[in-house]
Amino acid sequence: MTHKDFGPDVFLHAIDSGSNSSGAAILKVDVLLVNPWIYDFAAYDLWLRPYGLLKLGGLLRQAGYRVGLLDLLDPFHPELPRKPKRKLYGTGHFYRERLPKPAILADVPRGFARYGLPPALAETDMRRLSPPRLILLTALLTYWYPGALEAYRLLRKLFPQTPILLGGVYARLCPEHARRNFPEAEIVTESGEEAILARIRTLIEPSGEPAPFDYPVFDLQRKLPYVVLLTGKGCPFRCAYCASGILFPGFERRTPGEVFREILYWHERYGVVDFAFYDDALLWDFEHHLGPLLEEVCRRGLRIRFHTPNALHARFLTGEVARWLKRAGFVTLRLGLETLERRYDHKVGLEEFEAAVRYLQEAGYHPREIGVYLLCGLPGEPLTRVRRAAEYVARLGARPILAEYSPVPGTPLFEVAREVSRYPLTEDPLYHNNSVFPAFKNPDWEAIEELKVYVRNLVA
Ligand code: B12
Ligand code: SF4
Repeated sequence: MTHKDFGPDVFLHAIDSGSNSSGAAILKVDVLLVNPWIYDFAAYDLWLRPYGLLKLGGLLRQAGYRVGLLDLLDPFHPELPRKPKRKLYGTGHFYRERLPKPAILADVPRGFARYGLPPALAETDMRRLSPPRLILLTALLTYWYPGALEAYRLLRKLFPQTPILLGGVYARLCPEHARRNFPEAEIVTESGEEAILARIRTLIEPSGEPAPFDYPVFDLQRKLPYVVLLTGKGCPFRCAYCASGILFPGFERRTPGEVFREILYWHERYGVVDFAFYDDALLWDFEHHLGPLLEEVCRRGLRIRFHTPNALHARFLTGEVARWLKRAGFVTLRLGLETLERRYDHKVGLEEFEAAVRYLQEAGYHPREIGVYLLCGLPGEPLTRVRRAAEYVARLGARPILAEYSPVPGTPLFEVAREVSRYPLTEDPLYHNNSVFPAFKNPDWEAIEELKVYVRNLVA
């Protein structure tokens, strides 16, 4: 695995630095991007990056803004009390400290933690910065707002004059909650990058030189173990449990050539070999989209690996597609089956699904490499049904992976979950946490644990 180590000051890239009285660097930026802590029962770096925030950073840099990144999740910070274990293909653990559970989730028999830098270390890092002119803070999931809130309080204390914009999935799906809890921040619910940039331009003018590329600012990270790619936004399907259509109502795609040039940029300049796609509909129109991209990757003989942590549509997985995936270096594959009875979506039929698994096997994939997401914890869905679905997947020669259901505001299934939940789901986004099985009235925690172990061991 190639890891590019940029040394300790990488996040100061493209920023002027001077010296303060203690000799530490003073960093001057127009815009400081902040990736906040995560407070949760579990969090793992499964190619988990704040893509939207980093992409805005790239666009701002191209417009001449001087951009800095404060990554409070940084697993490579040299002053962490313990080094988090890193795993294959750039994935791995974050540093974490155990914390008491939020009182409203006291019934959940699982440990709770803050993931990311110890607060004192974060504060020391922030004190090394000279006040930025603007702060962009993100919150990736609705129930991750507490990490953003802690970051916001610290930023407010240290940089009381700097305007803060808050964006991301939480701000977009729970704007009223965000306005109440981040009273001095501007809550950005926009998904269009042009509109966001236009708003920023009304706040501050750029003070640097335009950068030649608009790629997400992964190069501001301390290390670059992988890069995330987004070849298009939106999804042509509308599944009842998913917010994709609310977040990005249209379906826009970049050209294969553009995406290829970005891959080449990261690979040649920074030695990146692992690339994870965040697309909701990567295989849609394979012939004109992913196909030409993979053809070019193979023609140029790039020795890189691809991962699809966000599921692929099995419906579009033909024999030819499977062979291209194998040839081009896809090593982590996830398909979305969700439920065996398929009551909540129409994105794949069972025959199509079975054919997809067969094509992948014929292309040379081992059952362990063909991960299949099954939703667990859906309203009214007994665990026995999930167990049967997992057995079905394993029998076909693929690996079932349980994805715990998170009710997402604005989706049709959220309303169903509200009816049956033991929690008042609309009162606090903390209740959307998938680990708490929010759509179960009386979760049988022992049965849930037993099912998880059973499913994990189904495929050797
Ligand atoms: C890729 C992805 C993942 C990846 C990585 C996670 C990540 N980095 O977010 C993986 C596969 C690991 C993942 C996992 C999960 N995910 Co997910 N994921 C996504 C997905 C498909 C894309 C996110 C993304 O990067 N979008 C692209 C960027 C460009 O969008 P963006 O971040 O929103 O940024 C835009 C704006 O918000 C804005 N913006 C962002 N930050 C800021 C900041 C400022 C200041 C401003 C001004 C603007 C701004 O800029 C961008 C402009 O376009 C979304 C669905 C979707 N289509 O968005 C679901 C989604 C976020 N995930 C979801 C869920 C449910 C999950 C899981 C719980 C699934 C499961 N059951 O296991 C897990 C939980 C993760 C965990 N505990 O670790 C839900 C949200 C749930 C919630 N309650 O919030 C979503 C919405 C999908 C759905 N089901 O509806 N996920
Ligand atoms: S196919 Fe996937 S991304 Fe598209 S709406 Fe359904 S769950 Fe969401």
